[in-house]
Amino acid sequence: MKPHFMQTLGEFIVANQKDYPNASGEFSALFSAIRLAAKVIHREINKAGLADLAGLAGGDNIQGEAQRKLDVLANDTFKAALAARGVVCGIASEEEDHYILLDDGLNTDSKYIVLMDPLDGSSNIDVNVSVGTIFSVYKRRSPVGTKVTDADFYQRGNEQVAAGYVIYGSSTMMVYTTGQGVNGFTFDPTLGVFSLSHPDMKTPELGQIYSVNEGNYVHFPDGVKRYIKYCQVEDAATSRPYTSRYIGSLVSDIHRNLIYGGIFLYPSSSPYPEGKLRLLYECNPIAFLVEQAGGRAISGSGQRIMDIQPESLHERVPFFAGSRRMIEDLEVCLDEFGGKG
Ligand code: P6P
Repeated sequence: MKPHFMQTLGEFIVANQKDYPNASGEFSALFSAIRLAAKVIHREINKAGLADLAGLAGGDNIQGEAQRKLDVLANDTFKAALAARGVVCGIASEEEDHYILLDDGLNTDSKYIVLMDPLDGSSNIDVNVSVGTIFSVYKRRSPVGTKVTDADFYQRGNEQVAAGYVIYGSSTMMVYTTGQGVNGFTFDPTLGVFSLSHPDMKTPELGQIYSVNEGNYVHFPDGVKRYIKYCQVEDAATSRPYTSRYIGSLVSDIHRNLIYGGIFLYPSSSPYPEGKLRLLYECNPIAFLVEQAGGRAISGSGQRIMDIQPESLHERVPFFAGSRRMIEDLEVCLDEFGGKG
C-alpha cells in the first residue's frame, strides 16, 4: 500500500504540466503568482478585525459599489504578484474600470491574460462570512509583443485555459480546473502550503439544495418563480421539498453546491435587469468549474454561459449553475413559463 502523503499544489501543477506542452513553465509561474497572492489575502482576512482592514476604503468601483479596504488590498496584491513573473500581459478586475496592460519589458512577450474578482462578497467580511477570489485565464489572441486589445479580453468562456476560486472560509481552499477535471487544495497555514484534499471533484447529478435570494422573488421572471415553487413542492421520488441555502457569497454558495449537489440562481430582477453577476470574471470561471465537475451553467435565455460572446468588460448576465438534472428541470420551467428574456 503506497503510503499516503500530501501532494502540494506546486507539485501537482508540475506533475500535470504535460497538459500544457507549450507552456514552458509559464503556466506554473502564473499559478505560483495566484497561490502566493491567495496566501497573502488569507493572512490579511484572518486578521482583518484586528488590523482595521475591515470597513470601507473610501472609494467606489466602476460598479458604483463602495470599495472595502480588503477589496483594494486583494486587487493590488493579485496585480503585483501576476505582474512580477513575466507571464501575464494583461489583467482585468472587478475593481478596475478598464483592463490593465502589462507592457513593461518583463511582461510584453507574455501570452496569458487574467480576469479576476479579487475579493468577491467582501461586504460579508465585517460579519465574518466566507468570501472568495475568482480567476479566469486565457491565452492572448493578439500577437505576442504587441499591446493587448479588447479582443484578448472579450473571449467566450469556452476559450478559457484555466479557471478557479479561492475560498477564505473555515479553511482556505483553492479549487481550479485547466479543462482536465476539478481539483481542490486546502491551505495549511502552519506549513504555508496548499495540499491536494479534494481530487477530481464531481458534483452530484441531482442535489437537494437550491440557492437564491428569495427576497427578490416578486421581481423574478415567471419561469424562475415556477422553478422555485417546484423546489418547494413535496415529492418523495425526487427528495423534494429541497433545502434552501443562500449565503450571499458566490464562491461559498457554489463551493457548497459543488460538493453536495444543488443549483445556484441569480436571475434577472428589477434591481438587476441583466442579472447581478458579471460574465467575464464571475460567471465564466464558475461555469468552467461546474461543467468540468459534471454540472451545467446557463443564462436567463437558456444559453450555455461559456458560449456567450462578451461585448463589454463588466457586463452582467442572469446566472444559473449546478447539478445537471436540476438545471434541466429549471429549463423546463423557463421554456414553459417564460423568463428566457
Ligand atoms: P444579493 C456578493 O456581493 C455578490 O457579488 C456575490 O458574491 C453573491 O452571490 C451576490 O452578490 C449576492 O447578491 O443581491 O443576493 O445580495
